[in-house]
Amino acid sequence: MTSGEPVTAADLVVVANRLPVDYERRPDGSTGWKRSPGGLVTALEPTLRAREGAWVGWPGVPDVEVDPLVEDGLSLYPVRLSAQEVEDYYEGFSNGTLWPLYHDVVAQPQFHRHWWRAYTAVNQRFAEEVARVAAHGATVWVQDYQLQLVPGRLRELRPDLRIGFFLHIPFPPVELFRQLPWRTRIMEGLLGADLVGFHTDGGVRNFHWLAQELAGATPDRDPEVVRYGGRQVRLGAFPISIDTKQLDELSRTETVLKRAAQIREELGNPARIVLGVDRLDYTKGIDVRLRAFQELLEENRITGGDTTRSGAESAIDTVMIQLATPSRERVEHYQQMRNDIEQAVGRINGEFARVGHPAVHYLHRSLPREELVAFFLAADVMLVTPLRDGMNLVAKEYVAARHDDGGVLVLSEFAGAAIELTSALLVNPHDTDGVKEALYAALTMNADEGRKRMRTLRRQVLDHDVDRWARSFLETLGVKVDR
Ligand code: GDG
Repeated sequence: MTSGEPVTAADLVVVANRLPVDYERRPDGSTGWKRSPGGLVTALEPTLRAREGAWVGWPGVPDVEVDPLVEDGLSLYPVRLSAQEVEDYYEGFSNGTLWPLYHDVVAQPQFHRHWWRAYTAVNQRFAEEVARVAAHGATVWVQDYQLQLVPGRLRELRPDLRIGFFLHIPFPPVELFRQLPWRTRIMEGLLGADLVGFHTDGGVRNFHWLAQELAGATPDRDPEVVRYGGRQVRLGAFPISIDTKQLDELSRTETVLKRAAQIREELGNPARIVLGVDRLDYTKGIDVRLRAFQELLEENRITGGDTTRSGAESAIDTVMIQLATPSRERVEHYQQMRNDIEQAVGRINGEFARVGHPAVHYLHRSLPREELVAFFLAADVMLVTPLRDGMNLVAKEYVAARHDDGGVLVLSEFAGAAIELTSALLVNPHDTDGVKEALYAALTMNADEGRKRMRTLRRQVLDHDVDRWARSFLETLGVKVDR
């Protein structure tokens, strides 16, 4: 897989916390690289290849010093992080401070000065690495909340570069952002970019205001531009998407179709299957949907595994599957949340399951892509109920997989995706009754209405794929994207 020399002066540099490959230490002591394919790399690969591109990021393992490498034709530049830095910069400031703060404080953010110091040091290191590999006048695209100081540092080091920044999570309301002790430094960091992109207009508005209030930027005639340090900084909403075509194609393959039918059978052919798929994160509202499901069981409007329960004769035989990918397991809040969710699942099954027929099937692991798509196809109702989410790709993936126009999507209005996916059943995840009624409406929805809604959703997702997202960001940044 690995061949050629890494480029030494790249025209386009993507910089993200993680490389698109993970460094691996195998049990036999050997080391190597494992691809971690994400939407971002799929979207950017052709452009990166066409333009002498490079990717700068952490290889996923602390304390390893690895040389730049070429993987599948992409030049990769690993940035070294110590175990302490992973704890303070990544688990600490990124995921213990910024993540909860930017997600509407659904958990309490923690402010620690030593976390901040690590964050600044690591951001400096990333900026220095980019400054080394970028050709004169190159374009640099910085990704996400872990690297908000990189645009500012990079501009100091290399004023010749064209710098874009994209935030994958929400940019918070003014009152919340102002809690951050280092709020001005973060704004100055982001204002080092020529283009700052968000998923939604809400992010643009919050940033526009804070740039003036905290960093002394001035408004421009163009409402999507602020003036800062004698330059123009453009702002914009670029809702990210998925590789729709690839998912649609995968969902039509014989293997996936067969597996979807098999999943139904393995579940005992219930009348309805409800699905949730998330990284196990407190922002995703997994507890919200479990509560709604439990109440429908209690009210005898649905049955779980036990179809013989008295009083539930006319209830709809429904089982729920919750796939939860392990995530940030060393962060304390995540351990607590995992316990709470597993307890809730246990409680529901304790009360409503029959031996061999659980009401909620819960898997705490990551599944292969094909298997995931088979679950999408098998599910009559997809529950996406985050309390806050930048976009939520799972909602779009479900739609892309439903080439049969089947299935109903229940979607939180606090996910960025709700702005585009208006034909979903939109819910306020803080309103348990509302979620419950929407779930019931989805379970009982007339097939024609369901298909009509799904067709509208599919038109949106098929037209707006991740390639279009990447192209639109890069073109706004002034890069000519020719493919
Ligand atoms: C952040 C923002 C924004 C999940 N389980 C499995 C699996 N997944 C894949 C999904 C999807 C991805 O993980 C999750 O993406 P989301 O967008 O839903 O959520 P975050 O991880 O929080 O992403 C979010 C995103 O960045 C992009 O900007 O949309 O708002 O929070 O692709 O399919 N994939 C496989 N097995 C699993 O078990 N293979």
